[in-house]
Amino acid sequence: MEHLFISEEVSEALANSRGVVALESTIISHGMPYPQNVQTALKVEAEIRNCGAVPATIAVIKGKIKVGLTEEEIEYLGHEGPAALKCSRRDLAYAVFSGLNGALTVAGTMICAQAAGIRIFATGGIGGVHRGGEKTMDISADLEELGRTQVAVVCAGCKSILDIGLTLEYLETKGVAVIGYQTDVMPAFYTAKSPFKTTFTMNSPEQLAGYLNTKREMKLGGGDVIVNPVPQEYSMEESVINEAISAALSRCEQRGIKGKQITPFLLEEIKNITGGDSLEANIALVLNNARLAAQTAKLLK
Ligand code: PSU
Ligand code: MN
Repeated sequence: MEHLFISEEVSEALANSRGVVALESTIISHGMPYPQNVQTALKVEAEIRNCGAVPATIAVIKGKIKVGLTEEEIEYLGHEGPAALKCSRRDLAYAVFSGLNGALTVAGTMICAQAAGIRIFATGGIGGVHRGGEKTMDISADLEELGRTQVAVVCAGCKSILDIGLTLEYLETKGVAVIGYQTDVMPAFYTAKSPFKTTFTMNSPEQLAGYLNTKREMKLGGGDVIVNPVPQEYSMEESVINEAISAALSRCEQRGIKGKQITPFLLEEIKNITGGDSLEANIALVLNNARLAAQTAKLLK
């Protein structure tokens, strides 16, 4: 892909088949407040290095798609916050053409990771079908991307701001497996459980990597979602989080928030309503996902 700039560390790691883990940047600019966003992004990178793999945070910096941001670039993007353009597939070419700073969603990151030759990606939560999506058609472009781009996304499920059942139906239609890591229950981001089942269960990085290698050999294309439940000690009280989500959803409707602003608005509201607890859980689960992605990345052929 033109306009793609891969850091020396990442291209060396790719050339020597050392594990590389892609990381998104919307979670930095739109998902967490400054300075926790920058601190978390750097901690996640350190965690991946500790596991013996190489992190590749991806963003558009002044029109260049950078794979493997420097510490300065992460600080810069974190400071920009929502001033950076949130880039899904739709927005990517415009950000490059206009020389903008762009933060990549799960979909945007998958596109650039695949172009760079990176096969696995760690984040907090994926987008999905919003509640009422059968009417509003508000379905995250993340789901389409999972259907077409062969990158495995390690996450803690999706927040119940979304309709988790419809999200799973949509993924099934698109041919995307949802693999529970040491669980057969779909986690709901802040909580380890939801009423829904995953497609498959796998219990070790070896099993995950073996599966991903087989799928690649078969040239099936398309992505996978690997769901890794939030660690027990950080799991939130279900009633607390459900109340916060209901309040956030009604405020979103009252204010008439639309389109790509909806997800960042809901995330911000939930963070404000629950205070520090949700942010702490968010940071813990991202680190947990980074670890699993790094262990798996090292075993990919
Ligand atoms: N869900 C989270 N945290 C996030 C996001 C989703 O719990 O930061 C971000 C991700 O970048 C995801 C995007 O790809 O929001 C989905 O946005 P939308 O619903 O507009 O597609
Ligand atoms: Mn949307």
